[in-house]
Amino acid sequence: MTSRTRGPRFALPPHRPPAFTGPLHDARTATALGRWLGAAFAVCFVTGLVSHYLQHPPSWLADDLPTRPVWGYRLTQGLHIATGLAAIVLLLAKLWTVYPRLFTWPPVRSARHALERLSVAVLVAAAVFQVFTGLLNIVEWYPWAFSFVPAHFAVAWIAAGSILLHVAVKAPEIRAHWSRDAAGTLGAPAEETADRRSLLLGVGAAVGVVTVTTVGQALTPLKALDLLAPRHPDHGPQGLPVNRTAAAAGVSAHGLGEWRLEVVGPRPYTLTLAALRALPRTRARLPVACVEGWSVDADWSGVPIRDLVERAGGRPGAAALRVTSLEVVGAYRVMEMGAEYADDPLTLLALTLDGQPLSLDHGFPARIIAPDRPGVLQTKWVHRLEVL
Ligand SMILES: Nc1nc2c(c(=O)[nH]1)N[C@H]1C(S)=C(S)[C@@H](COP(=O)(O)O)O[C@H]1N2
Ligand SMILES: [Mo]
Repeated sequence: MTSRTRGPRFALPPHRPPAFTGPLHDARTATALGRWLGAAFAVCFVTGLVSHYLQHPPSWLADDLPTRPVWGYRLTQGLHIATGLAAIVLLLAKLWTVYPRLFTWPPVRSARHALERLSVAVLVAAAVFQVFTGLLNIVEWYPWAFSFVPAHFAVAWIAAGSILLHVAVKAPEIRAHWSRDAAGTLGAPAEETADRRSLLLGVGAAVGVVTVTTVGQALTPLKALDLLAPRHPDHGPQGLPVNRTAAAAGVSAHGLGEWRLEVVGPRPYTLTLAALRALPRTRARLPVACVEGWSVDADWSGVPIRDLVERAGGRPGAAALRVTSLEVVGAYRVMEMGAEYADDPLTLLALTLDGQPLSLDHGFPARIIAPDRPGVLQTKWVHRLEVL
């Protein structure tokens, strides 16, 4: 392993690299952890793409996003956050296993070796960046100058590309150490195998603890165990969490007496709150599924958006909608929804939550609630709809 065994003393390089003798810094351990880490990153990548394209669909897709199942986004985003949190533990374990290679001597043996090391450096940087920014995002702490969403999205591609490259370069080693009795692993001393099993069990237990203490933020049957997630599904006004409060959005009860719903289209009109309340309503049980991982089902009632659109002269099934909030400034003040959402009978301008009028923090007087949509697009404090 070390250069000590390779020839006379005077031939040693001037900076002797540290020697690592622990048997768990080996290819079998790296492969066993790498498989789980790769699986976690794959789920994160795919669910992240789902989240991105639901929020920023390319124009050819904008009117054909799926509105069913109603809990689709709840599931994909719950998985995104759960696998992302698990990946933190797996990444730390994997980095510990391979870190002796950082001290490889000589640092560069050939052009190929240099490229391989460079690709690993990119991979590690991208992976650490993704889990770190993702974690800070779920606690809503942004100690950096860039914008989280575009950065997290761009680096996801770098991470995915460098993982694919890494798997391709390491394919022979991965194959040789894939299973406990694969060629490269057979014949290892029994105590080494036992040590490895303990390490893998420990990592598995840590992943289990992290998952069980956070997943209840979305998987509500486990909410009693949700000790570490930043949001608890029951904590908030009307028993539902709030990401952006009315105060933070600059909306106050003051002045809402003058509130009117303004609907712009071929036949524009305005409605007072009393007039809006008098329209036929629909009830729907739909989740708020926050991109930050928490989600809760609730009973909503309100006026179907498609009724409001039709009344403004919008063509049923063909009209997209722009929704504007009373919010003063904020990234989610204006939201657009494609025709498939605008036309869905479950997409509501909601007036009540669990049978009570919306509280100010949940979007009083009226908010959007639509099936299979990211929470950021469930616009609160709506005052204007434009048929597009
Ligand atoms: N106008 C406006 N609506 C908004 C937001 C916002 O910042 N501004 N935040 C959204 C986010 S991130 C989520 S998760 C949901 C949460 O809804 P709730 O606060 O009623 O639980 O509201 C959405 N509606
Ligand atoms: Mo959210």
